[in-house]
Amino acid sequence: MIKVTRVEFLISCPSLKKCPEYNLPEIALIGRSNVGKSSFINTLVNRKNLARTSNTPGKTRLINLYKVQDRLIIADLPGYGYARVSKKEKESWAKTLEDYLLNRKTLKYVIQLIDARHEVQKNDLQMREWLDYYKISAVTVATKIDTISKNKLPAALKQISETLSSEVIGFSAKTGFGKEKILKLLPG
Ligand SMILES: Nc1nc2c(ncn2[C@@H]2O[C@H](COP(=O)(O)OP(=O)(O)O)[C@@H](O)[C@H]2O)c(=O)[nH]1
Ligand SMILES: [Mg+2]
Repeated sequence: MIKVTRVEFLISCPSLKKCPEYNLPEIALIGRSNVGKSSFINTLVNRKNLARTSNTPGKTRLINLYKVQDRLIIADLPGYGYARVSKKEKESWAKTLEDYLLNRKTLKYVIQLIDARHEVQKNDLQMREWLDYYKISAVTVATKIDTISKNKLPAALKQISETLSSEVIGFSAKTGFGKEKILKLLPG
């Protein structure tokens, strides 16, 4: 298991073309805007504000790359599912996302984050079907499980697992629950 003591922000790129190649294994985070991608990174690497978090959906419009221990790159991808942006903008983000996912040579797998407070959304499922179609492996992480009562959590996780036909790892950026399990899955 990777022991995280060194981590650095590398670059924000508007498209794959602008992403440097690092020759290191890379994993990518995808999920709806506000699902907790930036918080996930911060908790995983024990840093409070390495990745910028916010209450305003739609802020992460770039591919943000982080390096862990000179062994692994984590890519924070633009979130999908914004309500308040134009169709044209949505299409342009979708293209950026697809281009990265299909053509990033060092990409090992994707971690799809799902908000445990809600049922799996249509665009979450569409994204998963798209990944499956292109044979891009994906791990499912249910975020914000600290907000769900203990007796309701199993059903919430089961719903996510069944809808996406995938195992689910419960995670909380607030308590750190699930962190060890995810660190064990990281390549490098
Ligand atoms: N209670 C709780 N809130 C969280 C958790 N993860 C993220 N949040 C909150 O959800 C909001 C969006 O998080 P952020 O990491 O910026 O999401 P992103 O848009 O996917 O990068 C912020 O207000 C976070 O504080 C979590 O595990 N538990
Ligand atoms: Mg973010």
